[in-house]
Amino acid sequence: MEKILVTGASGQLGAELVAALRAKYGEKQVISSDIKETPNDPNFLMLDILNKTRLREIVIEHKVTQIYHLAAILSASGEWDPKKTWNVNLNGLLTILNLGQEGLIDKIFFPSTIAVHGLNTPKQNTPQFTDFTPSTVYGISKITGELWCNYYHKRYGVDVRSLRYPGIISWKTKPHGGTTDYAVEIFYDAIEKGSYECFLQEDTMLPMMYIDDAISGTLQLMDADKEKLSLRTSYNLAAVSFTPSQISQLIKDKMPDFNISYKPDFRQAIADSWSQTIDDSYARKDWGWKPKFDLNDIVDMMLEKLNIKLKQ
Ligand code: AKB
Repeated sequence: MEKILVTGASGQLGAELVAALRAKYGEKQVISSDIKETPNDPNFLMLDILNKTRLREIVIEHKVTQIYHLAAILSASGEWDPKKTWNVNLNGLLTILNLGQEGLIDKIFFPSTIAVHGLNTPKQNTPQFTDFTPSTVYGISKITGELWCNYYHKRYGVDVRSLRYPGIISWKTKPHGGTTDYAVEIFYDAIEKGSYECFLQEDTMLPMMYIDDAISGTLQLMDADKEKLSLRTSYNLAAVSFTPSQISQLIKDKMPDFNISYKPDFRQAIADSWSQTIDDSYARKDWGWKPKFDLNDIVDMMLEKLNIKLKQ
C-alpha cells in the first residue's frame, strides 16, 4: 500500500494535489507537510525541508513510499534572497534523492518549470531540448534539480519523475511569489474591485494551465509505466498561452465594467526571458498527455468558482 508525503502542501499546487491524492489513495495514506501549519488537517506534519533529520524520521516512522516534493521559492520572490532560494530549492531535493538512493522511498515527483528557459531559448514552440540559460535563481535551481534527478536515476536507479509546469491558474489556493501570478490575481480583483493593475505589459505572452490539467498530468506521469518514460530530467508540458490583454478581454466579455491598467515592474524582465509557447510532444508521445481546458474554459471556471467562494 502506498504512503505518500507531500512537501510544500499548503501552496497553490500542493493543496489541490493533496486532495487528489487522498481521493485516489485514501485520506490517511497521504501526509501533507509544510513549513507553516495547515489548520483542520489531521494528517498534516510541520516540516522544514532543510531539516534532514526530521525528514528522514518522517519517512522511516510513516513508512513513506512516495514523495511529491513541492516545497520551493518561486521566480519573483526568489530574487529577493538568491542564496536562500538556492538552498531551499536544491538542498531539499538532494536530501530526498539520497533517501531514494538508500532505497527508503520508491518514487519521487519533482516539479520543474518554464523558468528553466532564458533569453537565448526559442520563444515559440520551445523544444524539449534547447538552450537553458535562465535569468532567475529559481530557474537556475530548477534546471540544476532536473540534472540531479537525471543523474540519480541513471546512476542509482532512483525512480524520479518531473514536469516543467507553466503558470498555474487556480481558484482554491492563491499562488505566491511567481511571475505568472497575475493570471490568478486578475480574477480576484475583477470580482472584488472591478479593476486590475497588471504588473506585466499587455502583450506579454506566457504559457499557462488550469489547475485540474496540472493535477491530472502529474498523476498520469506518476502512474505511467517506467519503460514508457524516455526522459528523467523533466517533461515540457503545455496547455494554453495568452497575454494579459487577451485574458482581460475575455473577462470584460463577461463583466463589461471590468477595467485593466498596466504598471510593469521587475517581473516584466523575468517574463520576457521565458518562452511563449511550448512543444510538449514528448509528454504526449511517452505517456499520453493531453490538456482539457482552453482559455475560454479557464475564464468561465475561474469566474464561476471565485464568485461563489468570495461570497461565502
Ligand atoms: C512562477 O511564475 O514563478 C511560477 C512558474 C512559472 O514556475 N508560476
